[in-house]
Amino acid sequence: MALLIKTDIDRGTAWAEALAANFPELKVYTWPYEGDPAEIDYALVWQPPEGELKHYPNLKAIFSVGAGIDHLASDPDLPQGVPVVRMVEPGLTAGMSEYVVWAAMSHHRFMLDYAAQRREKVWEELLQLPAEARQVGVLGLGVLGRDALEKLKPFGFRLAGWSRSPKTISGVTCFHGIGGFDEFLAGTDILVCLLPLTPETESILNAETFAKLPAGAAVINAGRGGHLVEEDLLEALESGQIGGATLDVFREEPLPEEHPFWEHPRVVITPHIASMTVPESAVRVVVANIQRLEAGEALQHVVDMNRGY
Ligand code: NDP
Ligand code: OXD
Repeated sequence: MALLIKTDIDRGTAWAEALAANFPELKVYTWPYEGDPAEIDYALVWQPPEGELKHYPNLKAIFSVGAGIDHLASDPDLPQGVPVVRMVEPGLTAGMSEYVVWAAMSHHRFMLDYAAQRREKVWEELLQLPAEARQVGVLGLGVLGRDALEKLKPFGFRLAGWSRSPKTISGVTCFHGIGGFDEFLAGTDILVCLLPLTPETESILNAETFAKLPAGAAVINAGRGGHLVEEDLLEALESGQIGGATLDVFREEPLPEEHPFWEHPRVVITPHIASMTVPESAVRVVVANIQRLEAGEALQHVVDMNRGY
């Protein structure tokens, strides 16, 4: 049984070592692979070149190194009929929740304003609202959205979430579908995007959406760059409709040097690091899934490619 890994070089080595430690019977090759393509049973990949995966005729499953599978869905030559498995692993989930708590808290505690005051050497107290005066609203109530909301609970924020299908989550006001979108937005002071990028969610963070939030709301985008209409955010920041943004993902990554976000005093930028899959914990999940398939059981976390997530 053989698995081909394509991540970046450093992390590829970490993955190969973790796989060897957890599944010695599995032959592990790192990309680029020069051997017989027919030997490869499994691919564990992040952003493979378009058309690459069609060269392996015996693939039983394609594992995404990340939670998002848009890097695979965009390949017009992705082999049909081979299950695509998204990454669900505790390290990735925990990292995202840390990011969301940090970013929500920094908007709640006026960190952009204090950063501006610091640049001007201004010592001025701003009237702090209690957490229960603000609603944090999370777009996407999947693995990451739900965990982030759970981790926000102890702080006392009002919590809301929005998903495609109805949900019941204790302590979270849940909205769903187009019908629930406006009401969800109307109460949300800190908007967090943890959606997958699909044709339905593309550009969801746009002028119309921003206009439905309370004036001065904050936006945190840790989903995908394609969720955000960047010009609309710049205009909403200019008008004050949006008070600040924390952005981890961008239409073009790395963010081009000339991009106005770099210099914007109301925008915090991180380089797509909101969370990262942790090879040591992720390998256990991948190995368990391969063993399940080899034992004739169903794979877990298979993506519905028609739905796009
Ligand atoms: P899941 O598949 O577990 O959850 C997706 C959620 O989005 C579900 O609640 C789903 O609704 C909801 N959703 C999807 N489409 C729609 C729609 N059209 N309208 C309303 N809700 C919708 O994904 P994860 O939580 O694991 O990951 C989410 C995304 O986070 C990834 O796809 C990736 O893009 C991003 N990510 C970013 C990282 C970073 O470092 N910046 C790291 C990891 C992930 P329902 O529950 O009804 O199906
Ligand atoms: C992911 C990511 O999807 O890191 O896991 O963006």
